[in-house]
Amino acid sequence: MTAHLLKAEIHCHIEGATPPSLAQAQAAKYGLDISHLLDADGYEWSDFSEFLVCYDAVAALFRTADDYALLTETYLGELAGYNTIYSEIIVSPDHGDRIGLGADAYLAGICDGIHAAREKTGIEARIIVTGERHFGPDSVIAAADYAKRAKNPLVTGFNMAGEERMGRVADYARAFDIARDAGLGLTIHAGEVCGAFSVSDALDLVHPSRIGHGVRAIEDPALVERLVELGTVLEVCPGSNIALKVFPDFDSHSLRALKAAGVRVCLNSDDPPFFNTSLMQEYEIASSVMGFSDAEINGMTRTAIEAAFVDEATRGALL
Ligand code: ES4
Ligand code: ZN
Repeated sequence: MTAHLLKAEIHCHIEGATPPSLAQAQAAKYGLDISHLLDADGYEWSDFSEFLVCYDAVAALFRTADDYALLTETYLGELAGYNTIYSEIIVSPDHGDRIGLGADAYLAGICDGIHAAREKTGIEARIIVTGERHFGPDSVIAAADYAKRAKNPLVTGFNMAGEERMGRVADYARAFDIARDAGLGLTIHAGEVCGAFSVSDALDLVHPSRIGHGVRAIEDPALVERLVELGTVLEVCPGSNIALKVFPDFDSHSLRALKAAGVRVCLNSDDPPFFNTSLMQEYEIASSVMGFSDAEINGMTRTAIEAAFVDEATRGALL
């Protein structure tokens, strides 16, 4: 039972946190039919590429700042309901632009949701602006420029998500240079769909303090050792990895071996309803399926907070 444990996550995509019931309500609000996106079990997709298309279609159901405030408050309210004290939300200004809302209103809505949730529940949250790799290097650079320009106190990090098989990390390194110069924390999706080389490239070219997923680093023992030496934190999302068939089942997932090797790891939900999971379920699976003790699970929560992109006063209050 992990319901009573304090929890934290540092890797959840805001549109990916849309409960199917909210997607349906949004579709009704805008007179849209989304039956092709949903079946009785939830969102319908069959591989990573289809997942990304489904994700973009769900994102297009949020069209105003208030829509994004509602989504953010819904997500954080659920987390707070099972003792989550901190979340880092991955947001993509491109999705705001694509629906005609614009990045400023997109970000303002998400900030409103964070403030409302904090007032009601006390949960602390920060925002990681992300570029989407499959939208191309120029759009990822534009996202970094936006994160820098926004000068929003809740925006504390920069990420790159999306199609990992598109281009090489070198094509996107400039975006991370911009974000680093702006003082933002850096993390990057790597070693999820692609193998260990993708994580090595990220370490060489981006120098991030954290990696999104990184679980396929296990394929290269020298790389695992490098992660240990650097103290890089892996934002591990086990349910996402199983849903996307990165590993066939939880028994073969690399989390146990990575942690045993001394890699710093934490638990995250990624796009919870898309992967039929929740942060609560990730903690439960770590406990009852993967066999981690409560002390080990508390250690992973602590790692998330240690790696969080927050000021030291906030980190101290959370630890
Ligand atoms: C994502 Cl699971 C995953 N991987 C890469 N990019 C993403 N965007 C949203 N979910
Ligand atoms: Zn992700």
